[in-house]
Amino acid sequence: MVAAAIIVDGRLLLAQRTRPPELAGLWELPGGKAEAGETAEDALRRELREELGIEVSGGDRIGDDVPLPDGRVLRAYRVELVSGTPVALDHADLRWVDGRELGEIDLVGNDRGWVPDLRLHLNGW
Ligand code: 9L3
Ligand code: MG
Repeated sequence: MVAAAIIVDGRLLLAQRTRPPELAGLWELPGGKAEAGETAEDALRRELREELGIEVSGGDRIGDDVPLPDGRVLRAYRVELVSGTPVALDHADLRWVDGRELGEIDLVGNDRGWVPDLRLHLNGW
């Protein structure tokens, strides 16, 4: 599983989940499941095209691996916004947050451990 840290002008893009019911309303780094044969960068580019309508590149790791209960591993990557303006095509809403707001928003549990690493790249904390 791959998740994207898109940081522009010291703010991080967060997306509000719509499903499953226990995660609906919580905020996450957008992303999803890498398909067979995809590199992490391939998966990030496809997922962000599908979910946000944007083109991204890159993919340096940020934060630690997060083991999921089903045995998969969730990894966050910093990506650059190459083109487009993010639109919530698969989420309830989008928000750009600074370091202080990142600490106050209701993140999905899996993403909470990344906050200290993410904050190093954000303004306002
Ligand atoms: N998940 C957690 N944080 C994230 C992402 C992209 C995904 N930043 C978790 C939520 C679900 C599982 O991974 O338990 C599958 O996510 P999805 O494929 O429904 O987005
Ligand atoms: Mg997703």
